[in-house]
Amino acid sequence: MNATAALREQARQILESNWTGRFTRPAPRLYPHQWSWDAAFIALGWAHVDQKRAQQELRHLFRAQWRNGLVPHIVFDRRARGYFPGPQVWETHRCPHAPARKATSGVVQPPLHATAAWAIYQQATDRSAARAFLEELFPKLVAWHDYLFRERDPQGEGLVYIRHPWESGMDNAPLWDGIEQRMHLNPSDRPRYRRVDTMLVAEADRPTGAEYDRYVYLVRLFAEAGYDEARIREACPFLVQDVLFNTLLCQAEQDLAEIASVLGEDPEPFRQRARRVAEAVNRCLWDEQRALYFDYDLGVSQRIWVRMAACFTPLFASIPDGLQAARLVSHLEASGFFNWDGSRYSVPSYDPNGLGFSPVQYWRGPVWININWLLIEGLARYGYTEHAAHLCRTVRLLVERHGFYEYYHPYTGEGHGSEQFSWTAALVLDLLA
Ligand code: 9YW
Repeated sequence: MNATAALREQARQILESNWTGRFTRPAPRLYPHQWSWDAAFIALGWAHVDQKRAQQELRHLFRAQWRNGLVPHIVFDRRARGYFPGPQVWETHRCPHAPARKATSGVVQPPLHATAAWAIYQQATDRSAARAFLEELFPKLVAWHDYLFRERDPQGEGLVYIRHPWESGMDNAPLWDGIEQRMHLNPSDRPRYRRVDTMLVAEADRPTGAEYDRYVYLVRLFAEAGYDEARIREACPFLVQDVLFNTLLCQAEQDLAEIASVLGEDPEPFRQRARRVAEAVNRCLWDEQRALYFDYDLGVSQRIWVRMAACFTPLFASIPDGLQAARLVSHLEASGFFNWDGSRYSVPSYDPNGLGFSPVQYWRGPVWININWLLIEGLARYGYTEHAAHLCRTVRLLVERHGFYEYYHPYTGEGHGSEQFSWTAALVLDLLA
């Protein structure tokens, strides 16, 4: 077996060991339930080695979809223990749209699912099974995107908002520091709870206690509002139009259009929506002077001037024009996010010169393979094949030298967070295919 085949086999075995029989855990102990965008990344990996599992991964997630179209960020496995916050904190039974027989969270994660479903179909060895799978999933994907536009874009701007740091997929990113500082919690607002994550991995690598207080406070606010979006919108201190989330929605609409075409449905409404999101991302989130996309804080009607690797991801959905893309790539190189000489592993999740950068603390600096994967795909789309190949080599070096971790120290390459991490394995399978 050559080195590439051996690495692929190792990646496949990680997915296999995290497979529960119904879905794939993101990580063996730290994340014992199903997570929404993890499921999409994981399905992209399974698609290369086991079409049935790839399909099952998304099926399992969408079986827990709410009646209003919301796809929850966690589908709890009732047999699993050891994760906080569990269903009793979310209290989703307070919402008439939540499924009665499934335990789920009440927030969402970035909508990569149509993209994953389309990739499964394209790689399928059993085409007729894949088509049947698309037929089954299509109305659910439509309902999911409809939910986002209906509930999360009340002004019809073409951008949807997120209302919790967990919805971004980047929990403790410095993006949220300003909002969290504005959220003064009185002692009576401060929720009481016991975390489990800090017992499983190094406490210094995880979000702080002050951040968790705010995460849990927001969850309780949603539960007490009965998950009524209009009420939440009125009261929620965290409302953000996020670059990464809207980018993935834009690509997902493009892929939904492809799925519609295969099924003999009209693709045009989805293409139109994709164009609308792309235009809005360029109009509202692009900064011409800094040559970068920035999040927008609806709470104070201001840009969030924080440079994350995620700010470059509109490349993934073909949102920038050629000139914008060239400026983004120059920015990526000049800023320390991307380096050719191997003195550092690219791309750190957060600006290495930014305030509060940490090489180990979760979304405040470490290299994450999913963000690299989005950038690799995006760079390749615009013809930056050398850049894409360089990032691919970096991902390979990281897993070869240090294992399949949740995230990596950008200077030493050391793995942090959970080992045997599913989306790292899944995306390596995709990159080495
Ligand atoms: C949490 C599962 C999830 C990911 C998120 C990541 C982290 C922690 O782990 O969230 O407790 O939800 O930030 O993107 O989906 O891998």
